[in-house]
Amino acid sequence: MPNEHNWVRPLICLTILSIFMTMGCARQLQPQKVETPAQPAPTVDQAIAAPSPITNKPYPGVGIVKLINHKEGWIEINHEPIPDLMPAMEMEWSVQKRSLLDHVSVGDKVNFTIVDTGKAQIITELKRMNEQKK
Ligand SMILES: [Cu+2]
Repeated sequence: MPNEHNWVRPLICLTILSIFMTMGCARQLQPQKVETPAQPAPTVDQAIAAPSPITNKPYPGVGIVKLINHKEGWIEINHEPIPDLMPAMEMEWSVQKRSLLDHVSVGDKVNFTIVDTGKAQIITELKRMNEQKK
């Protein structure tokens, strides 16, 4: 076994690895559905933009209702930035009680409260913003 050829193997491994990494990047460039936070190892900047929520703390939010699923008990809201929780985006949340969905419709501007239970983020309060009153 010639010792002087031992460097060849790691070099081949490295080449194969970089090919796989390139393929991985190419896959990320393909169009993805909204709301797939599947990227591993967030950079420091992303961590600051989306701080980890404090469990059981209510976070108030404002947004426009996009979709309501009464059967499964969730709602999709295009929401404004939620301070200390997340930037503006469109996303779905489960509701604590399905009855919360009874008083809102698609297109409504709503006030809501998000609570992170430790397992999931859920909507505990949901109210249509009253546009008739001044
Ligand atoms: Cu969001």
